[in-house]
Amino acid sequence: MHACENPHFVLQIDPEKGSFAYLPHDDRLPRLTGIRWGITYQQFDKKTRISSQPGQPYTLDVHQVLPSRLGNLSVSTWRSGEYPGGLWAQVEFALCAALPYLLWRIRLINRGDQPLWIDQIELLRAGGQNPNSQVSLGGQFSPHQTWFYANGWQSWSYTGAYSALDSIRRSKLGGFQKPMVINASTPDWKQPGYFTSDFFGLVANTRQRTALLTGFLSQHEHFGTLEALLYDRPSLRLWAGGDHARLDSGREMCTDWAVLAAGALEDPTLLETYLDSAAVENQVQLPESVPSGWCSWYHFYTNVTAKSVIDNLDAVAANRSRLPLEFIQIDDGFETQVGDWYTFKPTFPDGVAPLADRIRAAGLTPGLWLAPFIVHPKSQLEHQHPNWLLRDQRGKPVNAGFVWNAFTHGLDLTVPEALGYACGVVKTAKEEWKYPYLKLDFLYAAALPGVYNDPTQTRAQVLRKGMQALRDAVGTGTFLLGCGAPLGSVLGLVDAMRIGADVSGDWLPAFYNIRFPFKNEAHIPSARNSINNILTRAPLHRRWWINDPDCLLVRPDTRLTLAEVHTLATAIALTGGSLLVSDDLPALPADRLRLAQVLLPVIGKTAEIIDLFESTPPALLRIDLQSAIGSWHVLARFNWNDQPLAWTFNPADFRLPDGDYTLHAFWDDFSAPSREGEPFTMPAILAHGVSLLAAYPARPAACYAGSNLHVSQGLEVITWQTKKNQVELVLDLGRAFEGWFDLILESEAVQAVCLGETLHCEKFANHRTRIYVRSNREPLTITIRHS
Ligand code: 9PG
Repeated sequence: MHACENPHFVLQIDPEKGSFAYLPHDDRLPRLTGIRWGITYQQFDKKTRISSQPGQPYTLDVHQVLPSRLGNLSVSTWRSGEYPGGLWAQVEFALCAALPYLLWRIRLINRGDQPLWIDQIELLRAGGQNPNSQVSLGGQFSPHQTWFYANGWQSWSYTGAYSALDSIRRSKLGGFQKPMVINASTPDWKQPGYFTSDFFGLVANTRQRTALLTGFLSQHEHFGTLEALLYDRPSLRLWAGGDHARLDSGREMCTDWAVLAAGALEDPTLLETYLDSAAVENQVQLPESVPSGWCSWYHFYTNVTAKSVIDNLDAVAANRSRLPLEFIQIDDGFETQVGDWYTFKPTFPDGVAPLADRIRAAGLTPGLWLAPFIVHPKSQLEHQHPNWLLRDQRGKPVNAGFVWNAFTHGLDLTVPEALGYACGVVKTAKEEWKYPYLKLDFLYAAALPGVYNDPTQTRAQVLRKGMQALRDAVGTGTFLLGCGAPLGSVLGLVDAMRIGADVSGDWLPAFYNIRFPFKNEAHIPSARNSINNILTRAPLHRRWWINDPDCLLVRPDTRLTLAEVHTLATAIALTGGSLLVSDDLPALPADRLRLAQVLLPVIGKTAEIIDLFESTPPALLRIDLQSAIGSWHVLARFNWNDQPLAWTFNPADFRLPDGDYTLHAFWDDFSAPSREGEPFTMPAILAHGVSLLAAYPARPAACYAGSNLHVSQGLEVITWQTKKNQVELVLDLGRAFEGWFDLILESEAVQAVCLGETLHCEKFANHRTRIYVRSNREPLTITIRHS
């Protein structure tokens, strides 16, 4: 046996027993013992499964130093003997002093004289019925305090934490839906206590506040899957999908780095440390600012016309001082057919290039939707280039899911002309049509299971190389938004990424306008599904890319209640991602425009999702903010129930220190003091609604106590000075604003003045004073005198 350690854990490698163990120094943390690895592969007609076992030949090389992006890695290599067909395996274990993770990967070498086909490379199998192996989550296992955080395969796939008593949410839409949102090599079974996760996942002990995280640092080589069975004796399995790719004689194949770590659930979270390492490994470079703009999809859908784009451009330009948006993004509907990107519908008589010119002339940035890897069966492309389509064993094009009223198909990017075509489309959009912002959608369609022209590539390799080729075709100066994309496949290659299902004007999903049987579908368009992932994938924002939460819909004629619109706006605003409005702006009433306006400028920071690992969907958010008024907290409490929710404010629920707070609820304009040790009864939250609170630590001197000018209720204040019997402050939002702010003064207000004019004030109990303001754009200096 060989043991190595870093400041966080000991790794024991025991090739004689055929296993290894991960043992954190802190004995309260989860640990794994008796971990096995294995490989499933095929020689011509023979399926073979090998597994690390006692008594097999091996050699062990210890402590080579391997420089890496994460720092110097100390590597120990366990080399196997020969397996049937001439397959050799080696497991490389790496420790890095700064990281709490064990890193390891498996390299396969074909030393035989015939090809082998690799189906699955299992990096971890632990626990379950094997008496020599244990998954210990800290203390006695109890499903009541065990939760599993499952990451969905691609942008739209459901992500969230499950109680171990629960079972995974499966789609009932079969071939209509699953090719899009489920990784073909991730099992899709429903059984209580059985869970899967793509790329990475977490098992949490919510009583001890500890967790185990495992997954992969990148997804260049294989799609990674985690599988957990969480009852009785818990078991875990982590594997790299081999996709039956051919490993030729004399060739090697190596997995991406797998990671395994145990740690505290909160602060600094295990998840965040992992996300940061994966960002380093994938050389993520974050854009400086978060996009804001208008998108054509969620009002016009495929009926968008050049005229509707221009009408909305004009409305954005006319409203710029009130609603400063930067992008106009044309979505699906301009092309004659998905796949035929160079021909335009009659409603776009001059194509999309003149629109880009017009958008730029108005001082805005043009954005365009493209889906370069998916093909509509009625497209010219499909008929002119049948050999570019990915096909199954029988030669039929594979199903990429039911979209645009048809079962769609995917390109085989290992056909060089097909990849060349996709690259040509994005390059044309950038260079000839002059769009510096591209939304690249349905990217999963390049990674469907099928018979590839090059059978030596895994699906993950095909997609990663395809995405890298698109990035190379447009250069680093183009803003790429990934959508419908497996997460790890685009990590480091996109600037922004859709992280959830499409929003829609319905709270619950419907399929072709039929609601009831589909209301529990977790991946299809609906406000609820969209908001779920906005919250559960919030930690990815500004670590892996700019999160795109999908669009804000504020118009009054959807089927969303005002409370539901508030919930959508709150989730988008507090998680910090892009802000895209998708209503018909010329038709938008002023009170609804205001719902979007108060989100600008975007806060840019991401809320901590307090109950991410133990509530589904999460219901509690917190952001700590600072401005001239000092520091305060913005808090959100969501109500996912279909009935109003009575609740009390208790600082500890948001992990706030106990103390006195002045509260103001933004959407309902409710003010209250909350006293230390006395949970405060709040107004009930409407069904599917939210209470969005500013909590200002109570101060003896004059203090800011809420506003309706901006969701942060404080970032609008850029200077703040108090003198004897006087407060002077400057408000600035970089846009026009009209509304009020509240102060709690030490004595009764006498007068508020701005630019020599007296402002309207309202006085309430305890010297709370509401001051009405209005700016056409410029900062306002306001002086308030009190007695
Ligand atoms: C354009 C749209 C928008 C949207 C994208 C994507 O059939 N489906 O399940 C399905 C899922 C998602 C979807 C369309 C269809 O939306 O997310 O923002 O760009 O394509 O067609």
